[in-house]
Amino acid sequence: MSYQVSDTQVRDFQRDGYLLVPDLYNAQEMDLLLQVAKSDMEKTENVGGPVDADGRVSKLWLTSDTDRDDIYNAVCHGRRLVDAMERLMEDEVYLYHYKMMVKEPRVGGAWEWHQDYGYWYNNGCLYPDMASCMIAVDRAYEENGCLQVLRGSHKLGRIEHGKTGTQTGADRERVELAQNHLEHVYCEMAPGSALFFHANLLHASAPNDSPDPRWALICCYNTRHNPCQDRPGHPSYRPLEKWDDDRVLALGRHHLEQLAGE
Ligand SMILES: O=C(O)CCC(=O)C(=O)O
Repeated sequence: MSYQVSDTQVRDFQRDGYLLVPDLYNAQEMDLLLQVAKSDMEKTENVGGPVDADGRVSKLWLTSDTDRDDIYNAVCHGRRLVDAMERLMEDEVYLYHYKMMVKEPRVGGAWEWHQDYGYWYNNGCLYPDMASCMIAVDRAYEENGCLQVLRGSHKLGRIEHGKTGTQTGADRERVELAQNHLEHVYCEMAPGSALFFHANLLHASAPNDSPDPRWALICCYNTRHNPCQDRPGHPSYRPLEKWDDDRVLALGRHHLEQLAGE
C-alpha cells in the first residue's frame, strides 16, 4: 500500500498543526502489531511511565532500537509514513525514537497538556521542526483517553514546561489562555488511522475510564536541517533507510511464527 499526501492536507497540517489520516494501516497490520506488542510487553521490564496529577501511571514503552528488523521498525521506516512526514515537514526526516503508549482499561493515566518540543528543546534541538505520528492500534475515543489537541497551537511558540506529578507539562496559565482562544479537538481514531502532529502542538489525554484498552504507537521524527545533541534514545541526524510497506505484514508474521516455535 502506498499513500500520497495532497496539497490540501499539507495546508491543513500547516494551519492546524496536525493531520488525521484514516486507514493508513489495515486491520491485518494492526492486529499483528497488537499481538506482537502484547507478547513483547509480557517479556520486557522496560514498561513504566510518569505518574499523572491523580497518581495514575501513564504507561509507555520507549525504545531506541531503530534498526532492528521488526514490525515496529517496519512501521517507522515504512515509505507510507516517512514519505508523508517528509512532505508535511518539507525536509528529509530521520527517526528520533518510537514508543508504544499503553493505556489500560480503568487504570491508564492522563497526559498533561504539553508540547513535545517542551521536552526536546532540552536535548539541544535548535528548531521545533520535529513531528510525531500516532497510530491507533486500538480504537481511541473520548472515554478511553484519545489524544486531545488545541488546533493551531503549534504557532504559539515554545511554552515553559514544569513538573505536574512526575510528568512534565506546559505552564498552566498559558494553556488556559490558549484554551480560551483555540478550538479543543478530541482526536477520535479507528484502529489503523494515523495522526501526524507538530512538536509545538499542545496536546493531552485523559485517563482511561472505559473498559477498553487504548494502545497506540507513536513514531517521532526530526528534520535533517535541525541540529540536536546526540543522546541515547534521542539521536542526532542519521539517514533513515526507507523500507517497503509490505514489510509490516512480513515482519509481523515472522515474529509470530517465531513465538509459536518457542
Ligand atoms: O498517549 C497519549 O495519550 C499521549 C502521549 C503524548 O502526549 C506524548 O507521547 O507526547
